[in-house]
Amino acid sequence: MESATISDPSASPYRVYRLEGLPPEAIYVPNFITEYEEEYLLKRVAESPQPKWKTQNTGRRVQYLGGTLSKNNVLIPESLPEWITHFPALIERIRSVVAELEDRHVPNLPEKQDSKSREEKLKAWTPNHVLINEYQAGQGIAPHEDGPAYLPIVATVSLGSPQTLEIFQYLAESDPSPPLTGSSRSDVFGSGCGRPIATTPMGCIYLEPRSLFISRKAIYETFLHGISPVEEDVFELDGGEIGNRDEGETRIKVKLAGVEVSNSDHLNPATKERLREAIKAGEKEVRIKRDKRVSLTFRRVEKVLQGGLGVGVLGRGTAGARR
Ligand SMILES: O=C(O)CCC(=O)C(=O)O
Repeated sequence: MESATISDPSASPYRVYRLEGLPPEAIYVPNFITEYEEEYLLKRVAESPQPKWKTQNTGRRVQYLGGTLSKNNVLIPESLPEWITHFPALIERIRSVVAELEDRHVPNLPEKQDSKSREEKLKAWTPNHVLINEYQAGQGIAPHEDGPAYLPIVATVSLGSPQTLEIFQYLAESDPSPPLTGSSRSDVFGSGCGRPIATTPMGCIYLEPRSLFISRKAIYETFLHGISPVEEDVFELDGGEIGNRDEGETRIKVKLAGVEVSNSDHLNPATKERLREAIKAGEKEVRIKRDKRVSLTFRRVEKVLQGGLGVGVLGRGTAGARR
């Protein structure tokens, strides 16, 4: 599929793009927030009280805003902090991008809401839960699905260092055995746990700081996503192309770990320039070291606990720390 601009610059301050080689439900918005906002958000995350963080066994730290999930996927709600709801107005901005996708008939809001007006649908999707992931260089997250607790639309704002998100496919029972297509990975979790997945991602997105990545329906339900725990991203320039100018931007095609970068045309100008210069100089690769990255993942938990704690509803213990 063509990587295409789907935003109308006169209607929206953002450039909203579909991603090359991925289903249309994968959307990338570079520079969704400003550098000032990024710095502010990183500061607010860094100031969070220590007990709020949970450390996963890979060392990655996570924090849940908006409440924790019970074992039965019911949200025990807490209010979201004002730096999520008010400044920058992240939720409102994400809703405006989602509304724009809806206007442009990009498969988007949950289907079961289809009989309602756009405003009602948007309201029904308004995020009520934010997951903060903090990755040090060399940390990642194994391929997974996000699970049944959430409506199938997810919006992630990236802060700090870039990282590559990889999209994986499950293998069908009838697929040929490895090495033709792949083998099961022992580090897969989520609802498809135990099903074999392809070892080579079907696509990858170089998530740059200040970007927004939206995944919906097919991307969310049929595929898995993960981040390799590596210290650097190695852009492979062999066969890399610098194409024609497209809407004033230089088109560029490069690979990461053998996989076409789905958002290579929409990288930040400095990254594109670095790649372009390296291609022009006949270099084979460009290595970009990773540093600390913080991601804010906005989702909507469908079932929210109203009123007092009901043991029958919640089951025993909270399952907020799913991964
Ligand atoms: O950090 C990211 O961009 C992805 C996070 C993620 O996949 C998750 O927490 O489920």
